[in-house]
Amino acid sequence: LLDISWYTESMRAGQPVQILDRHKLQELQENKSEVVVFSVPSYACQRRTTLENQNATLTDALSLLAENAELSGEDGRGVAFRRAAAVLKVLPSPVKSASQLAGLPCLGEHSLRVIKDILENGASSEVESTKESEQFKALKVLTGIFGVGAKTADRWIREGIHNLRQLRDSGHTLNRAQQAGLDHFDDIKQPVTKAEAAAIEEIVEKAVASVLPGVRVVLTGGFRRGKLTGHDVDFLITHPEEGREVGLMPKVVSWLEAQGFLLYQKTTRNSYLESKDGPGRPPSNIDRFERCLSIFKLTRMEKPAAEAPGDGAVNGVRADGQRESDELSRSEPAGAAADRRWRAVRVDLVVSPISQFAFALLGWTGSKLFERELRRWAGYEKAMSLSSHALYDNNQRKYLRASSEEDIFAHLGLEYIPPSERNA
Ligand code: DCT
Ligand code: MG
Repeated sequence: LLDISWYTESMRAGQPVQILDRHKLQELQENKSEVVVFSVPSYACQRRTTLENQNATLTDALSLLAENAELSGEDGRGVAFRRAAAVLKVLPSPVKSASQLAGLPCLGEHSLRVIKDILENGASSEVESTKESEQFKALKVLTGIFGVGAKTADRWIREGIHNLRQLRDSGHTLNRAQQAGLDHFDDIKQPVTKAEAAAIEEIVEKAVASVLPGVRVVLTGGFRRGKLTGHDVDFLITHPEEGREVGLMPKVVSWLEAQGFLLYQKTTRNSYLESKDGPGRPPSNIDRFERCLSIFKLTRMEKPAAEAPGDGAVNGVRADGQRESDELSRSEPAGAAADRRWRAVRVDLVVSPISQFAFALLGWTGSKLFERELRRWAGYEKAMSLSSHALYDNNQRKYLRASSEEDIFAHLGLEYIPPSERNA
């Protein structure tokens, strides 16, 4: 059965389509197999992935397994699930049978088993048991605390700490970030809305304008890709005159602090020096811009989530089955947040010199998988090293300059993909 609707839809969407030759087609038809005439390039950075997803059930399941693998320190498995989910995100219609997936890249045995399970039984036993596992639930709660990574969470779990109350009772000394994370746990786990991101953008604009005129602020991360909510708000800051950005961050932070906008902040200095570090060092996915990890105190824009329905809670029971009032995973009594006129929001500020701005913008726009795939493409297909600072051509032994994201895609021999289509 030739699925012509996928074919035409994908043609219209500008997706590359593989047309099977007559003999191959005849052979497949004689064997009565379903043919998917839809070819998907194997690197996510070669594809256009919008937020429209026809296979959310499948991609949610694979993303959950990816998250579990990442939290368990199994990065390789995590990436495999992320890649599989990303391929399903570009399919123009819901998958009805696993046979439609023949020939698609990045779908490994394990991912296919999960997909088949869902298509045939309505759910994947592995996903369901992961969701219910104490280990996964504890990892989720503990790493949900700002400043707590998978390693720390795992150490605590092995000491019998599975929730916030047990953490408090344990008498562990928390560092400043973790203490702030625990203090603002309930707020931080609430998604940040686009309106809230815009309000914070206004504050940041005001801060930079008052310390140095001419500074440019760009909202990056998920919001630049068109997402309606995020777990934080990411900003990239630069100045059109190279060098003027030096020393900017401490001034911006002081201004924000003086105005009472910061509940927590930690600034790290810029440690990137092209001449000293050379390409690909440090590991290209860690960038070394002057960066401020912060928690903003934002005046509430609407009814707090505790009062407003519509966050998936029905009669106090969330979609994940946990009671809303579960004090083990709250940092303050139910309803307390509703009395406050402000909420805590995670904000990341990054300062880049204008000469590296295009690379920083590309690197900080994401998605994480899209970035990873760009770097993999650069390395494997082009013998280049890409970071959020620079692009180095290993064959020509030189840095390739870029003043826009378009320049970088061109250097990499890739079709330009706008931010709204980088949602892999
Ligand atoms: N980034 C990356 N690799 C990482 C971390 C981040 O390439 N290990 C880039 C990609 C996205 C950007 O930085 C911002 O990171 P997040 O805020 O974690 O991602 P996001 O897409 O903005 O997600 P959210 O909408 O939940 O904030
Ligand atoms: Mg973000």
